[in-house]
Amino acid sequence: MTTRRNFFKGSAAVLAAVAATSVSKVALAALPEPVLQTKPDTMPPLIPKTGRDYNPVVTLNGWTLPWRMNRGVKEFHLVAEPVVREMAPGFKAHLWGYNGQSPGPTIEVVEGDRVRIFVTNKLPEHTSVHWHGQRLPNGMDGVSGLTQPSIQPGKTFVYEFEARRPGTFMYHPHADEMTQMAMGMMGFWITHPKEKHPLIEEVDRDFVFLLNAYDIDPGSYTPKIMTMLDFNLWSWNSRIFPGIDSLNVRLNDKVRIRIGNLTMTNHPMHLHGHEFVVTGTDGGPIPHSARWPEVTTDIAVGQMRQIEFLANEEGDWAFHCHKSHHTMNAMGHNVPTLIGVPHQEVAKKITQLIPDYMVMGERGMADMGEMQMPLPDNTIPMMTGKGPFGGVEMGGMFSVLKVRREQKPGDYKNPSWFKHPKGTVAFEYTGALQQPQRSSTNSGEAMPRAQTNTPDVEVKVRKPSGHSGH
Ligand SMILES: [Cu+2]
Repeated sequence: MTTRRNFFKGSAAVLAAVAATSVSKVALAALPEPVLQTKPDTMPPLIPKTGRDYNPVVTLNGWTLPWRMNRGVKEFHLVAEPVVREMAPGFKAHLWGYNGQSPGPTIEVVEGDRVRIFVTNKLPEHTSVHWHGQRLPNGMDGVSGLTQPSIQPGKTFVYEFEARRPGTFMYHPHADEMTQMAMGMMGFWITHPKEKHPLIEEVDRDFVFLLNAYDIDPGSYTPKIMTMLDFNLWSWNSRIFPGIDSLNVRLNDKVRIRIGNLTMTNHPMHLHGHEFVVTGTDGGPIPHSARWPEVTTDIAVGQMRQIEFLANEEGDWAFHCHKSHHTMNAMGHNVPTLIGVPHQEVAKKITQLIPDYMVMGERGMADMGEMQMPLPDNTIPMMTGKGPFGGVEMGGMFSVLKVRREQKPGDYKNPSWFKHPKGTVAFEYTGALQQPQRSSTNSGEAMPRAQTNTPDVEVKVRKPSGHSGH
């Protein structure tokens, strides 16, 4: 079992840093020391050693913030600060986050807990923290200007309230949020039920992650904050496939996944091989009578959803956003579709002028994964995920649910690729192919044609050019 102590020992990158020197000695004594995490790995669950017991969550490519009990109050220390986030191996982004990471650490508490959160601002501008979805005193809601003065750079504010209802929540700034959310300031908040709850099932695995998006030009490090729709990096917890960790579970585990959306568009989340039910929203657990089975659930902007299922099919199951652009990622969107357009001749002429010129997309976009084109420094290579059978051709909001018989309870290690039982993989047909039979009559048409001698018209559609929101 991972104890909290082992969790600290085992992770060398967890650094206990001393609070800002500008804070007075007296104030310092009252502040819990901030705990920082700079590794983008999925950290093991933080088993509670103080306070009420609960079944902890695992944050995909993230971690849970440790706390201090102070006379019955659970105290956390969030530090808003610039961070460097490795979004995928070889690609680093300069973001803003909390305690060394973007997204910030997950905060886990129990229903009825009194919670005190110290928020220190180390950003170059003022901030605030809004506790998205919580019932709390109005003055603790974190809307700068409306419910509190904003937290100026170098200052520390204290938020305190009771975690009144169990569920899945988020936190993010409510001060210059267009900039601060585009820069990656966000995190998860879980309030566990204090006792058995009729609508909250006990589960074996409980995963959380946020959907987020960035616009970072190839070769640069900092997101463009003015972008509203045309993001080029679609990520989970600021990670991009193949940099997103898989969700590793044991066969027949009851699994819960909590997903929050802090992008500016909706994401239809699709799981292969299993049906799930949506068991919770921002508003709390859903009554049993209102649940229905799904394989895709749409998560709108600013929403969170809890999905639950029995992982009773072994294998490596894709789990992804169903907007295909969001799983192919760093594409320019203003590229014309060239599928089926032969351009050998044009290419020949161009290569006389530009020897390295390469024609893209003639056979579809899968060519991109195989291209060995030199990329600018710090650019995410497109669609580089490799599977046991070749390129997965994905590169954004995509991961894999790995269901294994031999996975130990509580073990979140990646069990490598699935070994398919003999005869259970799609295979090539090598027999003779039949000639297709083409229909030559009008019979069987839903509506008889008024005139049968109308000449066939080939439809030529010119799509509007320029970018339209999607
Ligand atoms: Cu999406």
